[in-house]
Amino acid sequence: MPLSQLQLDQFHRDGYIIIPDLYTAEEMDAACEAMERIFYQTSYAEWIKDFDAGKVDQVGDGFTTKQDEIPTRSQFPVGNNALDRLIESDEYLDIFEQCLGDRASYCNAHLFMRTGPTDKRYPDETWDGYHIDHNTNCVLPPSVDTDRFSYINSGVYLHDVEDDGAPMLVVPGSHLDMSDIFVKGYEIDNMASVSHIRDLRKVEGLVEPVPATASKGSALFYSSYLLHAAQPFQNKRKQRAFWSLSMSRSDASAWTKFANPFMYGEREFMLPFTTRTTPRVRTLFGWPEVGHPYYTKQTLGLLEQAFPGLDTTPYHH
Ligand SMILES: O=C(O)CCC(=O)C(=O)O
Ligand SMILES: [Fe+2]
Repeated sequence: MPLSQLQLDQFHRDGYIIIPDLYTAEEMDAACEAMERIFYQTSYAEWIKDFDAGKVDQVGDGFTTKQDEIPTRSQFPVGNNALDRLIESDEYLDIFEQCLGDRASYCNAHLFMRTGPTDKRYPDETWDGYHIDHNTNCVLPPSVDTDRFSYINSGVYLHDVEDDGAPMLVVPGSHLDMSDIFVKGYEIDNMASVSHIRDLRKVEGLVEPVPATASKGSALFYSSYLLHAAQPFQNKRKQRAFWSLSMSRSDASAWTKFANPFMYGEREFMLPFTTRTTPRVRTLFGWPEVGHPYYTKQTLGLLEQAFPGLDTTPYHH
């Protein structure tokens, strides 16, 4: 088991856990370099020189569906293996499934960049901007049964994120009370949206927010019911580069979704990735598992036609 019982208990108690050294420094440097090229078309070091010289201005953050803000693709799979392969770590997937308590089902993954010099992705006040991310992949408001109905978001740290590098602020344990907090929030007019609290000071019984600092190669796993907020960069020369993935329990996948990655232009990215990835990762995207009765000599032959280059040997039984 990749997480000890103590760590798993900690995840359930706090609603998040940071696991160091899931990826090597070499893997992270390659991923970060690829991510910088996607956002800046060059390295961050070169970009900031141009920025200082007044030659470039705003860059997008690649967040969720705002594809048009950056010239190249930020949604998974981005078509660069130094980034796309991060989903194939068995240790990472095992932790997801341990925390979910079920087989994992993919919701969405994307690159999330915050660039200190131009970043505006933070609230003006320290009590402002607290929210849960649940609504990104699910329209159902929080239930008191957190384990069954929340899903998990994760961020892989492509470099160290220290206190001055805008670590996310998380409210430990808030995920367990989110349904009640929302009920109360509507009663006292403290809901800014279906997922945003207007004023954190008006929510009773919470502990102080904690910055999710971590070293290069760590991953943060946090409940989709966990209250959190962005903060400004104390050091505006820094960037913050995350590779992020959200997955739900398989038995919640009917109502916890993002988009169909096999539609329209997505196919151009998804089909090559599906062809070359592992059976385990294909299963995250809804393929029947190895050993499933779907896989016969006949269907495997057809799959080889449909996915030229697909290695079907793991599915022969
Ligand atoms: O950037 C951060 O630290 C948090 C961002 C966030 O919570 C969001 O955009 O949903
Ligand atoms: Fe968020």
